[in-house]
Amino acid sequence: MSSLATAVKLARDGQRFLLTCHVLPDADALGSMLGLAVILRTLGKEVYLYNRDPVPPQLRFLPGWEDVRAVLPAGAKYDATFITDTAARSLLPKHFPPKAITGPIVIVDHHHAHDDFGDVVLRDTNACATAVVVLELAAALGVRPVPPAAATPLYTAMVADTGGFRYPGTTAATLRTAAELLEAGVDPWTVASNVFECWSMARMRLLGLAINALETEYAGRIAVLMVPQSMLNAAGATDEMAEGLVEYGRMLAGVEISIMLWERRARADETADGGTRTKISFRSAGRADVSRVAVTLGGGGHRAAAGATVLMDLRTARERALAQAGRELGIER
Ligand SMILES: [Mn+2]
Repeated sequence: MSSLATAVKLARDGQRFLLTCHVLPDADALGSMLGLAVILRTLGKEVYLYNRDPVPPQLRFLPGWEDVRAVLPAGAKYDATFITDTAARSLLPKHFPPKAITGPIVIVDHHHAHDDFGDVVLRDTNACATAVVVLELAAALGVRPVPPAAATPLYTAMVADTGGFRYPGTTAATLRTAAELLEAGVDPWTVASNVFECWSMARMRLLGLAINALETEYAGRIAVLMVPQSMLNAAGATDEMAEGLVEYGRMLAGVEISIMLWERRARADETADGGTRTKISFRSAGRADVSRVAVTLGGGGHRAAAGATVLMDLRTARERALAQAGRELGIER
């Protein structure tokens, strides 16, 4: 049986499902999860939506976001667990429940796999977003066109992962799928304004400070944005507000790779010492494959967008990231 047929059988035969996605969830991870929840409920199934981390404020317009819980109910067992947008077991929280509780694990994803995680794997690395893989599953389940409550989160996932239908993964099929979701009742401006705008003053100030400190290396081929804790403090910003600012480095003409490094206070369950970690984001403007750069630092991602979190101070992380990015561009320091 194909993976898709196995996933369909699990969804049809089961009654109670756990849906989850990677820690620090983004629009595709959450949108895919929320969309799949509606699809399964349409079939009369019970779903429990779980993520250790809170739904980011800019995604709190998605129908059903309040249903995402940070803890699992005691004693619950599931017929299967669907995990969206998650390429590796390491992207799930520590103490993720065992198989006796989760049942078979179905991976619904569009990243290149980092490990052999999952009992059933629905993985389409050509899909612009995991949401597209969810829609393929919806079609196989006979729930397509999807209900409006599923269309909005799935469309949001596609908008976010394609940068508003701009990135190279955007194809004619992407736009046809997006058109189908608009026909199902999505309001495109509500989605776009929530995903790309609606900034807080603190984040706007942080952008100003980060842009002022923007540097280039390797004759302008690499942009570097540094966001130390002092900068976050000066802007009155939290570390999550730095997410995505790396894209401003890529906008500079001539830049092939943009790197942003920022200090992130580790969660108590991430590190024994509770120390500071440096988070690194990479964006490629062209042919450079930044997922290869991120992998050398213990992270991962896509060709054009990737990241890693390292247990190093900001300066050391900057040197390491620059050296690896330079190597990707064929430059040895
Ligand atoms: Mn994604």
